[in-house]
Amino acid sequence: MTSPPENREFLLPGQRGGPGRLARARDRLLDARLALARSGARLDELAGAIPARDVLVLSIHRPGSEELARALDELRRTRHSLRVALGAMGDAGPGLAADTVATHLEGGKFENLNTVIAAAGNGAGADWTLVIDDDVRLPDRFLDRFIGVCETLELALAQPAQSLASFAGWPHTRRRAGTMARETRFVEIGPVTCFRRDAFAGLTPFPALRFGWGLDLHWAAVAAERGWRLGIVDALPVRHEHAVAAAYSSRDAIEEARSFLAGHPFVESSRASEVVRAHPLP
Ligand SMILES: [Mn+2]
Repeated sequence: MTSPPENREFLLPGQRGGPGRLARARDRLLDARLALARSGARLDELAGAIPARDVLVLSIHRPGSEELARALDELRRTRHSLRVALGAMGDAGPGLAADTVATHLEGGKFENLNTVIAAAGNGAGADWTLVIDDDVRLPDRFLDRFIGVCETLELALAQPAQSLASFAGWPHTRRRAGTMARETRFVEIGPVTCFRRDAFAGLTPFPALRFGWGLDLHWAAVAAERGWRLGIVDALPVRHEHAVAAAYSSRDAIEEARSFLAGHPFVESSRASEVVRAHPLP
């Protein structure tokens, strides 16, 4: 008999694992390693080797979000065809109104994403769909390089690793030194999740969850059943380092995860954290 993910390290901002001076210093060292010409040239080579794709970007933003506009600017520096569909929890943020398809959303993250997907129309038509938090900072040349890695490794569901100083729910989704990407059995629900067309079609509409904890363990089971390859891209780490007060209690989120996973297949968290194959950084 399997049990819900009691050993998940549920990290909330202000608890543990968040920004510290040591983590930031180690991030700078790893950034310097990534900035070596050889690694960058390899990433650009992968980015340039694939045809132009249709990419849909989805995000829900809170009032006062400052990072999303910057992240969208970065994403727009792409050779692919980009569409953006945003949802706002209040009014559309400054500079974001033109891309906002739904405002004053009151559901949880995945309920709100369903609303935005429906309002955007034709979401399933994108080759890749990227779901990003409103509080994440992307590295330079993120999108082309990320899709280049995903297509080269034939990933169906992927995420960038998080910086060491990020608030992360799972230790194994933080960046690793020396790897370009790790094939895994698990990709987490945020802060950045990328779905290939077939994975997006298979996983949406999302279950109407308020918090969504545990949904990624279910995705892992669906991926295993369908033979999808999953991965975490270490060479393009994102920074999810804003310490905002937790808007909800982890008790409610854990309770929701338990009850959701009681009715859905899922991969045990110990297995979810295993690396299937590591691809070294050039
Ligand atoms: Mn976030």
